[in-house]
Amino acid sequence: MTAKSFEIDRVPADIGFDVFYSRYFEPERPVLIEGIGSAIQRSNDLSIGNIREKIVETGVATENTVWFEGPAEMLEQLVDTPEIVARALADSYRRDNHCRLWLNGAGNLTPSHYDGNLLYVFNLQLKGRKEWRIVSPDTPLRNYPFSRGALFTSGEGGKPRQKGIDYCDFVLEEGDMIYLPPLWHHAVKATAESNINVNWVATRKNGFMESKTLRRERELLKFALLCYNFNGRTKLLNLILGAGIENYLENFAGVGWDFIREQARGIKVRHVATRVLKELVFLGFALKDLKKIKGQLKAKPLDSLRETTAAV
Ligand SMILES: O=C(O)CCC(=O)C(=O)O
Ligand SMILES: [Fe+2]
Repeated sequence: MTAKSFEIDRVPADIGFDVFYSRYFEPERPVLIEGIGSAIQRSNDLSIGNIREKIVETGVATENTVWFEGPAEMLEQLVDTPEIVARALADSYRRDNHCRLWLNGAGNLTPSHYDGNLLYVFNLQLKGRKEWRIVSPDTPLRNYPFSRGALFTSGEGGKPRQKGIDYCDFVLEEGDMIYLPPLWHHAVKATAESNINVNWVATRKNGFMESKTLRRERELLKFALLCYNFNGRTKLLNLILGAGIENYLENFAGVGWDFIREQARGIKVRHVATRVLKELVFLGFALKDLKKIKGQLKAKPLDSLRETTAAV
């Protein structure tokens, strides 16, 4: 079984919420919404330098590892929230900082990962251009132990090294927005000189589509719950399962342990034991890839921007 690539659906910006909801949101199918940016863009002066001055340096945005995040107000100077986004968010669990801002120079690569907190993602390309590659949670990549990351190719931009995966390559042009359902792997490369993206992210309250990756997440959440019930400590768990994010589990999906309990329902201790063993087997892949991962992570997008802000 070789890897299979598929085409993503493209829909116009005036797709109504009901059609979006029944065709894409509810069944968790990714979709590219073309040209929605021009109708909602508020500022004509979109430069990374300008945004840094108005949003980052005023303290509205908080720096995360490779992006900025903040509450809805963070994006208000830049864009109106599209109606389909606002209506999806209204019915979902949101964390306080559920908006993100990506400011990237040419060539920036975000290595393949899926987002934590079972988040779905709306990503609008406000300026620039990015190449995306996404992988279905039904045919997941082999993640590194307990993590949400895995390399897609064995070399630079090559073919998938794993057999039997369903993946899709597409380009997000300026003004386009992608709806990415929960647990889809994505690797993203910036190809324009100056790239500005905004995200709205949230977690649906229920009705997740069954997939191999959902099963893995639920087993890992049960693992967290068992460890937590056993000794009440979360520091190490947040380090392992939340990539070191403080209070990752306590604030999971903006709800915390109640949500985790709900997701872990039906998962037995023996499933957790098998899961932990499987994760440890993947340690071999992680060690083999260590050099490549280091190479990908070496690029520090925010640092390089600090030096080039004036130009972009
Ligand atoms: O724009 C990027 O480089 C990464 C975007 C991403 O990971 C996301 O929107 O979740
Ligand atoms: Fe992401």
